[in-house]
Amino acid sequence: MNNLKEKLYQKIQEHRPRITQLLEEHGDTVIDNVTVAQVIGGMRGIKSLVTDISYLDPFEGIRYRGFTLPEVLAKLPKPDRANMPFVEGLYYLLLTGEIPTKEEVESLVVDFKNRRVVPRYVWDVIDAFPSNSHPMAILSAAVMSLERESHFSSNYKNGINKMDYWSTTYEDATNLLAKMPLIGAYIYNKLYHPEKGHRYPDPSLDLGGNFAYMMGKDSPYDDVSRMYFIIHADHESGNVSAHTGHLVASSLSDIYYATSAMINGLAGPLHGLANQEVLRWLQGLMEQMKGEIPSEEDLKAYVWDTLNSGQVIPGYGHAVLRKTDPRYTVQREFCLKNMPEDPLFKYVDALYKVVPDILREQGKAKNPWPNVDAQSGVVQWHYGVTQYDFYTVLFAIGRSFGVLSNIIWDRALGYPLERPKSITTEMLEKMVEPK
Ligand code: NMX
Ligand code: MLT
Repeated sequence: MNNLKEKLYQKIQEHRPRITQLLEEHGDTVIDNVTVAQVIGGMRGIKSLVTDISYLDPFEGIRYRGFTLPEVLAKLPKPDRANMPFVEGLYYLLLTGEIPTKEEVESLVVDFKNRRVVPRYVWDVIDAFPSNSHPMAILSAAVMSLERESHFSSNYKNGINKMDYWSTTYEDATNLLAKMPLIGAYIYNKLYHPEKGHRYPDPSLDLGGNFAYMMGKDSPYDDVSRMYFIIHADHESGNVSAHTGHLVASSLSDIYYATSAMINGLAGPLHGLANQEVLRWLQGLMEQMKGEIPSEEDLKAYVWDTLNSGQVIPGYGHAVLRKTDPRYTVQREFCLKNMPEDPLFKYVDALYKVVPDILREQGKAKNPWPNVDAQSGVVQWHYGVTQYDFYTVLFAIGRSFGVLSNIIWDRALGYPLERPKSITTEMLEKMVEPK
């Protein structure tokens, strides 16, 4: 076993008795009530999932294993001359709850490099897609094509002890995570730069650095990639992508099925696809302005036009958060430091000053503040990734770290098949009838 797997095993052994004790001694304790509005309204707020990988406080935002994002970015070891940490170190943190030493991360970086070879048939699957296919559809299919590599599934067929499910799941998850950035870069080059062809990985580079290299981007795009993958990694377990991954894996489908499914959930405009929608919406505004700098009145009119035509303002609102998303703030600070004069960034910043008040005035959205997606496309655009259909692929690569860490722990703790109960509308009506 490598360092991380050994440490993880030790953590699993320590954690298992806590679940056994909770179930044996407090299995019948009521921790929440469920209202009709919650059942009809997408189960908002019902406490019905457990995860220790991250927790989302509505007013503070996300913490990974107890650490805020600024703490994660400050504490995790960084490659030499980089300003953002190793993504591999984030995986260590998510799985074990501990900040790794630089030596521990460097050994994991080597392990990731050894796992990143992508079989030829995956490139063939990607190449078979028409060039006007959405990159998320291609990514989902590419991940799915790797299913034949699953150690979990082949061992399951041979009869494997339930207590050991986590071990082959760890192998599958780490193999896939190491390959995902290569698959993402291949899709990017195939769709948008076919003339340049495929770049082979640089054996001297970590995951974030190699991704930038394979995308054909110079520094600081390596740091941009590290920042992106880290801040998008997890958002507790109830969001569509994380929940989908957990649900699919709960039937003991292997992580290739679960990751492909989570990618499909992330591809919706109310979830991860909102980052491309923000860019599309901003382009609409710029076109309308015909190169003029919009006044505050112009911005307000554009926002109201969007709302009055029955559309949402992409990049604003959230199902749980009730303040500005700290992932927005991390990226805003990056922009202020590295690209303060970028015209699109100026638009985004100007919108931050008007959108929350308008959403409050409209009175529908429970959270008028920006989420992660309001800022993320602008950074990509600045560094030349202007093909905004691609942005959710970056989100998906980052999100895989959280989803897969969760699935490894699901297997370690023996969480069962997920199967909530549904009822009919008539039953609901009977339940609320006056007695
Ligand atoms: N613009 C306009 N209306 C909104 C917005 C918004 N940004 N956010 C919420 N509302 C509306 C929402 O459509 C709903 O309207 P109706 O009653 O007519 O159905 C009403 O306000 C109440 O919704 P909430 O309870 O505040 O939000 P909910 O939890 O249902 O949905 C989102 C959360 C994120 C889906 C919603 O805020 C939204 O559609 N935002 C825009 C899309 C977006 O940025 N998504 C990315 C989320 C983060 N991510 O990366 O996944
Ligand atoms: C996420 O990162 O998953 C989104 O902010 C959506 C959510 O948390 O519901």
